[in-house]
Amino acid sequence: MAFTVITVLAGCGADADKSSDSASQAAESVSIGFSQLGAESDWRSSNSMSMRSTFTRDKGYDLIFEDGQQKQSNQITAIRSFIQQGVDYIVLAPVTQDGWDSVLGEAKEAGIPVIIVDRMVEVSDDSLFSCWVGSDFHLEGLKACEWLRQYTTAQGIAPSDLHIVDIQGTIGSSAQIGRTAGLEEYAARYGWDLREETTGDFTQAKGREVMAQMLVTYNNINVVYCENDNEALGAIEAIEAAGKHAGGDIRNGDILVLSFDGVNETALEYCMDGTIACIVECNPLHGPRVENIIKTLESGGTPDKLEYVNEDIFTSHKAVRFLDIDGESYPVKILSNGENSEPEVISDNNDASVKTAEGEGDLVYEPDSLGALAMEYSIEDLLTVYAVNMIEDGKYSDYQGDIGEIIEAYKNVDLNGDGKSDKIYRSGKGYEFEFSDGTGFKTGDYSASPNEGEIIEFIDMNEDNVDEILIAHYTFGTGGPGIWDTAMYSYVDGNWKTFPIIDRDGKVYSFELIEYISERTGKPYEDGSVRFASVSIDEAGNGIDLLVDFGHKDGPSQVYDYEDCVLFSNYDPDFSNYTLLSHGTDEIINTWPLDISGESVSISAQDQYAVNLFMSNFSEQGFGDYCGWNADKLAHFAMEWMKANKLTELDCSHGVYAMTHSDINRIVQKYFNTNLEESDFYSLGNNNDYYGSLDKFDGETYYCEPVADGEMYRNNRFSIVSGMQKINTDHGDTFRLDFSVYGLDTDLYDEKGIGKEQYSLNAEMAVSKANENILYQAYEGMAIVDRSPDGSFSLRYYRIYNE
Ligand code: GYE
Repeated sequence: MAFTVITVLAGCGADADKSSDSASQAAESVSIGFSQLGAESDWRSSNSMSMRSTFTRDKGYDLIFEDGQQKQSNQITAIRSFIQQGVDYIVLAPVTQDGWDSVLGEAKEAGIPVIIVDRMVEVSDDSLFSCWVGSDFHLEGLKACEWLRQYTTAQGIAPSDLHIVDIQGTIGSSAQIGRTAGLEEYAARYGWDLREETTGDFTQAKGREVMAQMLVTYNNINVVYCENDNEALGAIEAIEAAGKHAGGDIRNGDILVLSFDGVNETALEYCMDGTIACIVECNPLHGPRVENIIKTLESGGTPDKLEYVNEDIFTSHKAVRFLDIDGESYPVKILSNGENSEPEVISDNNDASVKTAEGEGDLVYEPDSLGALAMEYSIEDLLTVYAVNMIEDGKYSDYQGDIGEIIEAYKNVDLNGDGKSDKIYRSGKGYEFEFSDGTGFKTGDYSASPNEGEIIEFIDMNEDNVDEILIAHYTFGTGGPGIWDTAMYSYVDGNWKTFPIIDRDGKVYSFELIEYISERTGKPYEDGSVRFASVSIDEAGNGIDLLVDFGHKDGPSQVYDYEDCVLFSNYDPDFSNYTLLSHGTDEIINTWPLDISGESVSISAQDQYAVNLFMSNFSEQGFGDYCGWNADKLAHFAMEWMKANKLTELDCSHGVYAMTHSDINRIVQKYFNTNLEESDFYSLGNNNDYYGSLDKFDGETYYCEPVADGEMYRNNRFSIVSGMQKINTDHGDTFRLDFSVYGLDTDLYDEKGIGKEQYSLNAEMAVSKANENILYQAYEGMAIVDRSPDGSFSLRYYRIYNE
């Protein structure tokens, strides 16, 4: 009732000018009646928080928030009171699907648009509501079940051996209907033993209660399908109270827990350590989405009738990487807390220090940073650093012996997962792998291939604790380095088996890839007709990333046209051919940013100013590299940006610099085309690298940083873009920018600082000013940016050379 009270207060006798203020404010403000269905779960609290933090008074909204306490009758009453109050918009999160026709009819009668959020309503005439935004609950159910199917198949568990109970959500709610339907479909299709479906009302207490009951009733439950995090937490309590173990090892008696939401922190931790096997995300942050709808309606526009939110799948298990559902492929996000046996996913640090576990001999180098290194090195540099036997008179051209002795990355490798180090020998023109358990294998010999150079990568892709080993064979040809004679080696049924990817004649072992290449080139595939510029095991071990260059090569005219093609196999015995999982250009920015190039475009004076200014936002703050930052860094960037550009608007009324979640997201969205999720924002207070903390003022949570006394974060640095290339990507305008970072002569800087004059310079002008010692070049770099239709830029990748 909080909001209602405030409104009333304004009504009864505040002093004259204050009332005239609030009256004019009320006149201007947009009044919204929000009927929230209850407060049953963490998801719901986040959803309410998102609505409250979006529709604030200072943004011109008057939000009337009514909690329906899980009762439809309460929500109907609330809607009727909104109609009486003559609100501008009604937002409804319906507890269940049916029974809304008459009250929505009344709202329509009153001419008040109704926006449905989260769960869906089932009405006879859908003009009774303007539009809906929320999740595809049926798809969520299918995702959880497809994950279960693939995971248990990889574990060799027969479908009929899955004994499943379903702790359903609020019966009749579209979230429950969709998720339950997904399970029932899979159980029917694959013959799973669905023992019981019973509601837990989306609460922890009820989840615990019904799980405890079912553990008594059934003695062979090995999967529990919880329709939200809170039920899962309750179910896990009951499982542990019954002396059982929640986990992924069904064959050894675990009860596998599936869940939905991915909002509750404990549930996410359980997902990281494997107690919850998989969580299908259900995103609660509908505030900004509803605001966009209202803005569209306010401006006379028509929002989409249905707006579905894209959502992720979280797990710590690596066996399942993609879910193919109805022709769509959904990548699975692998979480790790560094404790579970699988290697941690390394994002932008490539610290390769050896990890040692007491008394178990050398635990070793985690391989996947090799993949991440492509973020740091161009392919050519990578070859220089990591390739054995490079070019005829290359560093190691005739090296024989343990390659760990010459290249650190191959030292003390543990390929068979026993914590002991294994050896990779260069012997003759091939390799010999010698494992600590006395087993081993020899590769073919590479002598047939000219100019050889190999890079070896290893990662456990099919989760049997023995690494898959990729040996990529590089050579130099038209257009640059290229791979062939490349294969994956996997330990299958007690033997090391070779899975060729590309043979020495350029033959590709993937019909689907061949098909795609001929479709893309418009002619039948011929070995060697396209350049495979590089290959790597993608960071999360999802598949094999091939960088394919479809560009036309004719003597001097070298056109580059890159695509990232992901091949997938789970290396089971009867594997014959790689599936083409995805192809596209988006990923190349994340895998080989330094190698991709495109068609040069001329830079107009207007564009020159725009790109210089945009890039200077990063050089100004002394940016090093950016390839996917954590929440702390993004929030700190936003804070520094405000300090440098809008200090007067930065709240420091509580003795600290304070920004709300949405303030931060506005800047992060603008410069990085991403945003801080709820869980990111609320993690900002945990050992923040920038002394950042979270504080609550007037019921609102703020991210705060100490007020640095008088120090303004503005560096004598600005960027001049010297080259711009258009990169073909799937989603519109992406550019590679090569730039130099300059500093102004200090006296000049102190006198007038950096401004339009500097940001309007082109590369030529900058060089001549540097020759006159007006400027000095600090360093060079490259970046990949997207340009949106409104002309604004956002950063995808940023790299400084020789800082
Ligand atoms: O999954 C659950 C909440 O309607 C999507 O309701 C929402 C569901 C969510 O209680 O946690």
